[in-house]
Amino acid sequence: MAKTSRRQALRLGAALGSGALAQGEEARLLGTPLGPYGERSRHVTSVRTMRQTRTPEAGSSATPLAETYGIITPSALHYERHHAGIPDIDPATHTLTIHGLVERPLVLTMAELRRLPSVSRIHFLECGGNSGGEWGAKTGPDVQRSYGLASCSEWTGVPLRLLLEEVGLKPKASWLIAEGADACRMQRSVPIVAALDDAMLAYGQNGEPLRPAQGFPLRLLTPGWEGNVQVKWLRRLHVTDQPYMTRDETSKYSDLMPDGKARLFSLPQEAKSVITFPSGGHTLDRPALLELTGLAWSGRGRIERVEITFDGGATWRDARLDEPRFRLAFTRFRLPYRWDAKPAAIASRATDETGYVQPTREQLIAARGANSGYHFNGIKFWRIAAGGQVTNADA
Ligand SMILES: Nc1nc2c(c(=O)[nH]1)N[C@H]1C(S)=C(S)[C@@H](COP(=O)(O)O)O[C@H]1N2
Ligand SMILES: [Mo]
Repeated sequence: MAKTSRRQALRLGAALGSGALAQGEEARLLGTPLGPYGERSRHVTSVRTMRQTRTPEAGSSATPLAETYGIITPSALHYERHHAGIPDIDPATHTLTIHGLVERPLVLTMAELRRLPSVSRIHFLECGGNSGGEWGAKTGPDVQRSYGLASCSEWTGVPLRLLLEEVGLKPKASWLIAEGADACRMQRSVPIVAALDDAMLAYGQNGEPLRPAQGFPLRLLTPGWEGNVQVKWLRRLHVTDQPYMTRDETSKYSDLMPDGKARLFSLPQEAKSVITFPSGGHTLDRPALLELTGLAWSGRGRIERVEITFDGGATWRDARLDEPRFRLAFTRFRLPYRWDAKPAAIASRATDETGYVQPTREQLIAARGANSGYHFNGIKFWRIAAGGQVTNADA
């Protein structure tokens, strides 16, 4: 029905030879009827990019950061990182077990969890390997493929602290081993430290239940920490007095230093920012006033300041930050920019509420060497050519 109407309207427009009139007529035709679950416009096509591998169950997909507005990542575009595929879990039978060094071990159903006092908060989630190519290996040509393993959602769940009080930690309790219900039973050791006060057992994302890719029906959320510890499809918390030293906290997600030793449990994601427009792959077609924009975040709190350089780091200007600025969340920055068709090297530099300033790539390599593929948060440059082509300066 709708299709026929559209075709008729097009014919009418051609017959009259007047675009404006044809458009007016078209607007009066009936649209499509109501629907039970919303879809975006067929004219909107941004998608996650998937790293091509022979084992797509153990891969990642990246958020199109240059094609999202504000600070919230649509759930359908949230980045994904799975080690053994997405399990299909029935929330009616899923349980969470909390045991080990506790006074009162607990097994909770999802219905029981959802009845407990809860919180909703906006937080970013970032893979510890995000922008790892920028260390010097292979980085992506655009912001999606180089920085897209980071997203930001409103999460809803039960504060972890509430459940730890309920089970009663024994004096020696100092680690939680979080275990997923996916095929690899992914496990991470989580230190019981003050920062864990922000943690929650999340069952909601952007107003609805978690997407299966994000851990439906339950995930551990430790805001500000590397994505890997935020175990999805959470089925068990084993309270211990030491870490398990699992694969993902020893050979993976650790930073091999120049002296041959590795930094382990480097959990907070340090302050970081990236310009999303203009960025790699964009073309500025003529000299014009543009809105430069991007995202900044810190695993240690709120973003206080973002500065922009247009001249390769010689001079810096403050960008405007969108309000409100949430702790441990994306902050959107903006700055009007007149591009004069001259080559430029643009970058952003974030400062968080602890006073920590995002380092240069060179400072980061001087401190940590270039053996690591994880935890890269150096200042990110894009190059604009005289012809307007924008490229990754480090690709
Ligand atoms: N059970 C389980 N939890 C997991 C993973 C996994 O493969 N299995 N991947 C981890 C990694 S490496 C990251 S970066 C985040 C990704 O979360 P997302 O897919 O919701 O973006 O989940 C973490 N939690
Ligand atoms: Mo990750």
